[in-house]
Amino acid sequence: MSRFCQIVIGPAGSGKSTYCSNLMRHCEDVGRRINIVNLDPAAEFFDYTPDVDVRELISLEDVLDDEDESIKFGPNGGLVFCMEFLIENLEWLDSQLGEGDDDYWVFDCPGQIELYTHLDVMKTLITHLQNHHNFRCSAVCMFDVQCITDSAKFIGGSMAALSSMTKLEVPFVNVLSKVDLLDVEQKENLDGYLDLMESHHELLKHLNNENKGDQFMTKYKTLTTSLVNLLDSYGLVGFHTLDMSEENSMADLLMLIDSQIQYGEDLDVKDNYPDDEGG
Ligand SMILES: Nc1nc2c(ncn2[C@@H]2O[C@H](COP(=O)(O)OP(=O)(O)OP(=O)(O)O)[C@@H](O)[C@H]2O)c(=O)[nH]1
Ligand SMILES: [Mg+2]
Repeated sequence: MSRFCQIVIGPAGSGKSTYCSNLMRHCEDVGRRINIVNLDPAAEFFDYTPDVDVRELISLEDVLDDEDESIKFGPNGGLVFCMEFLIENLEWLDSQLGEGDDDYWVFDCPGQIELYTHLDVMKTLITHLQNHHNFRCSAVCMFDVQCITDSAKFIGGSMAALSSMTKLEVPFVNVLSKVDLLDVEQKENLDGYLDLMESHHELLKHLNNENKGDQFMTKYKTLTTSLVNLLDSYGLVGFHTLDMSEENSMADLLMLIDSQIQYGEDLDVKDNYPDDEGG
């Protein structure tokens, strides 16, 4: 039997912790049990009660206040230190997660993008969850929609997403958060970008039109074209929107993630064939 989890990642302030608390509320409303892990040693506030909290093992504050000269860090180095400390003490996490079956966990991760794009910490953690606990993991990568509403930013965000996807090698959903903050026109523009994203070459055409005469864009046209070709050749990056002002938005996203990790499939079989039992 399996266990299931979402690893909620993404840049600082992109809405990871808010997503986790909204997901928790949504699940309570529909009568579904999920467990939340705060995996951010620097967290000061979040609006849910975690079942497991990494700060009980180590917090950023502990590291910054430590008088030992050999571990003098600023906040960013300190956070990486905390995450590496967690990896060296995975038996702590093991004891917190216990030996569940068919249970569903959500990991609220720190906002340092390098943890996902090139450091080994998160990859090591995910591999441990898969191999040691039999977790089926999906990475849910949040991006603030405001960072992605013009073509150049869209390419930048897509590159960050691609980098995390190839590094972590798990089922992946890129989520554009805070869509409720966009006005009607911006929402229409976003739909346009998401359509363009289906074909990166259309996106490139759009980018060139958008920036006609711009010296920077002219100078770096070959580079931009190469990036767009790279995204195209992988064909991996897509985005799903999350609009907390829309009633079904969270349910749609959850259904997508569940299907990736095949959560509830056994349940479906039982529901579809209730009379088959014993027979
Ligand atoms: N309107 C709106 N605001 C949001 C949404 N998601 C997050 N926010 C706001 O964005 C800010 C950052 O949200 P967090 O959930 O703390 O972001 P985070 O990714 O956990 O941040 P770090 O843990 O610091 O990396 C907060 O002020 C949230 O209230 C959303 O869907 N809609
Ligand atoms: Mg957070």
